[in-house]
Amino acid sequence: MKREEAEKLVMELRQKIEEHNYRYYVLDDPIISDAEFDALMRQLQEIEKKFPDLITPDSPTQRVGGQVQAGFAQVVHQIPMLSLDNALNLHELREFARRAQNLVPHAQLEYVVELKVDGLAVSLQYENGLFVRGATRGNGEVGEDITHNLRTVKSIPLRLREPVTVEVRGEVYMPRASFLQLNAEREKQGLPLFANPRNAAAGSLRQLDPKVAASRNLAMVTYALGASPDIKPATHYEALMTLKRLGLRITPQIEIFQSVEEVMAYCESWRERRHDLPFDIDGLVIKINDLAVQEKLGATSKSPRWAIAYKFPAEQAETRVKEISVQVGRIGTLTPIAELEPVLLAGTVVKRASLHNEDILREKDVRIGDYVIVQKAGDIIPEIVSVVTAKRTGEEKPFTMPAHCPACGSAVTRLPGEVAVRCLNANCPAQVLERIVHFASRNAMDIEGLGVAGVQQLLEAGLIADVADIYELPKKRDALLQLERKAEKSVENLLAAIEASKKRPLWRLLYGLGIRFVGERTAKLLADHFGSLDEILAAAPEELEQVPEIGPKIARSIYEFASLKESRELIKRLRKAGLNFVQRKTGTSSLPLQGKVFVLTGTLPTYSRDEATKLIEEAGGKVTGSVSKNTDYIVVGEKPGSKLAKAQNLGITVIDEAGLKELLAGTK
Ligand code: 3B8
Repeated sequence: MKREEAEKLVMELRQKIEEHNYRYYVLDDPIISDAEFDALMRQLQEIEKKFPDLITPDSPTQRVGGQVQAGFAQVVHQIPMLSLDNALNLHELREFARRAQNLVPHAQLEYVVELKVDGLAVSLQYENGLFVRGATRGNGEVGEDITHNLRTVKSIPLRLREPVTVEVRGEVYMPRASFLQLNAEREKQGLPLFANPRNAAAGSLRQLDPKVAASRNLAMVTYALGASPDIKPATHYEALMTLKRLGLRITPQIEIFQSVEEVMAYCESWRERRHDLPFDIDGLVIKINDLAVQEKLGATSKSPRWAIAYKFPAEQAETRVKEISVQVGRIGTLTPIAELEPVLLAGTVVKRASLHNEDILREKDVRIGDYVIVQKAGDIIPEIVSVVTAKRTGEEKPFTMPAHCPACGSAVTRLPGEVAVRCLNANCPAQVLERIVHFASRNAMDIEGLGVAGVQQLLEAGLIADVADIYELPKKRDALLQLERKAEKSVENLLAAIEASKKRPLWRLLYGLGIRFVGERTAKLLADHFGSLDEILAAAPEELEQVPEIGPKIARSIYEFASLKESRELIKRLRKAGLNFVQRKTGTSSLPLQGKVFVLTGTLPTYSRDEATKLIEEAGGKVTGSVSKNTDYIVVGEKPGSKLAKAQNLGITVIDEAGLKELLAGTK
């Protein structure tokens, strides 16, 4: 194929694809099948592969951007991105209307009402029709540049239907069905769940690697023009129609009303109906239609005076407390849980609600048999608002926190100054399970194959009872092979993962021990400061407090852990097993990448940018953002940036992920 021919074909294909994208994602009215669409995409990809100089940033193939960003750049909003003031009832809505009317006594005000989509506010900048930058609201003045992630959102056109320079504002969200599916998958993989679709959308946009956002089904609606010198509509409604004409999705269900009463009735009509929508809304937005009036009304430092959000009250339902049970966590915290008569609330069946702790339980005075009001605010975790005391019969049984742990029977303690009642028995089975899982988890000792199911199986088979027993498993190979479903290969993998974990950096071990209040950051600070586990555990609270950021609470907790006989015995066995107890001091050891400077570019096949950086740093190397003569290696993934050419010019060694793995393993 000649270049000119290719160029023409590329243009045609892009136009077709964009048109179908628009029909599919904006109009919701596709006219070709998914397979036909995929075929068009593949055809375009193939030509672009042959003629890479024809690739432009607005090509539909560029949505799954390969480039991993090195942190987020800041974007200063030309016009501040304000947030909306709330009206919680009819009275507050009337107040809003009255204030507006006072400013323009003779005008007949019109109100535009839109659904308030529950997502994340973003700003999109288009230049001559081309999507060039997208940013979060941030603090309203300055947001974060998330262009790489927004490019993956299919309802955001990469090119507008007219070559205008505009800034538009809207909301990125995750449809409810996608959220439920995502959480179901995460649950299977043992990953933490997102509390609601908004958090899931926010989590997706906060990623450095755009592949994550691309894999999440995000969508966007627009609701306003930002800084847009060339477009001067007279009303908000006209502005929305302009957005629509440009090929942007606008908030659905837009209505215009002349009176607050009608506005209110309309808002109320959505209270129940909102569950029929495929996405979450947390209310409606009421805006004064006339932009001249909007300008006259102006804004406070936080919110415009010409718009208000009508928020739905949190949904509530009445149900009965069948039982109050007690859950035991990793550090032995006993949490009272109300077991409820199942009740439908905000679209899901609620069966349990946390009562948090003894104080809250007492304050709400929830008794077994009580009728209670449960509520779901923004989160999926329901809470008990109050007891319907009028329905008490006298048969209800007050609940007191048990004096003994329900899992192991040891006496529980409420430490002074704490709200939680805790089981202090280090051998409590409920704690043991959670503790081993934590020790082996990815952010701690990272032993693959030891998730909840794996640990439970080993505990039940009596093959382990604590974390030190993990290191006895190589001697129990036969017993492991006899375990149900354990193929030879998986046993080998598990044993190899266990062996590898012995060399983990000190902070991972310290974090993995699950000492209360010792998170990853604290563990790193302590490891850096003391240099060995023995010194950390031998330190007096005052010595621990010498470390920046370590307060009396953390110091006390470490000291208490170190004083327990059980802890001392565990540490002894871990030492015997050959685990790394010391911080390998930089500059003095033989770390495989000691002193080497790396630059990463493009997307690596298996490591994320964070993971690669962590591994290089743990091996003594350093990762920098740009290529210079001091760079030792450039690690190249798919779709490398301009750094590669620069590195090649400077004669720097180019390696791929496999090469990096060899360096890390010290085999090269
Ligand atoms: C002014 C107007 C903030 C918003 C606004 O669906 C302002 O209009 C705003 F300062 O946050 N979530 C909407 C939505 C949000 C806003 C809005 N309109 N439909 C939404």
